[in-house]
Amino acid sequence: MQIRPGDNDLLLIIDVQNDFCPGGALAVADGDAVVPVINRLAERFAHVVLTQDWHPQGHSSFATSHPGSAPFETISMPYGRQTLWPDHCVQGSTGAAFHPRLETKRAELVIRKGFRPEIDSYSAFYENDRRTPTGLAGYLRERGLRRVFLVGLATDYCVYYSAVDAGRLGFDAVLIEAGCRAIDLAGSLATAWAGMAAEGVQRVNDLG
Ligand code: VGL
Ligand code: ZN
Repeated sequence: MQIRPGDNDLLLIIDVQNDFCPGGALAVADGDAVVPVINRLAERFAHVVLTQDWHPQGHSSFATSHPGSAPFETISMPYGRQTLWPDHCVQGSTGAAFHPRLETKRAELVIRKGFRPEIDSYSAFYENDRRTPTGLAGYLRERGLRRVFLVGLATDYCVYYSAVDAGRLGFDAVLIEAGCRAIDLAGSLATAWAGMAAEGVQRVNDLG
């Protein structure tokens, strides 16, 4: 199947940052392999938006902020269950920077998320309370952008939550698998695929 992105379509590039690539603090296996794929895809879109995971030091999603806890454990937060992560994507750090070969010049907007100390944000649209908006939905609506193609890191966290929220907010959501890689923690990737299918997120391998 060949998909031709049009004027109402957007490529949403999730968290292609050094800390999610090999050598980074929360490295996704083969994470940097998405960079040339995404650069190629982005040329076909009139509209490109980036997200950037952007935590203050001591963020509440960091295991180091919870004495006695270890990375990848799950704890209870006021807004629900939260996985604890190694310190990553600290504001202004090299780890928080976009991968040096990611082509960012054509991006219209960079949405930073996870900057509130007390709450994590996987989705490009809402914080993890699923209520506090980032403003992206309003931006897309005002711009008349209706179909969101998603790529980036990681398939089973930030890409997954963003895709589901895009669908719930009334956008058409299409995940492009060739441009994604997963963390796959305790079945999280299977959960993500099932969750996206249930919410009507389309899944394509590439644009063809
Ligand atoms: C992400 C865990 C923590 C992601 C961000 O971008 O998928 N995952 N922060
Ligand atoms: Zn994060």
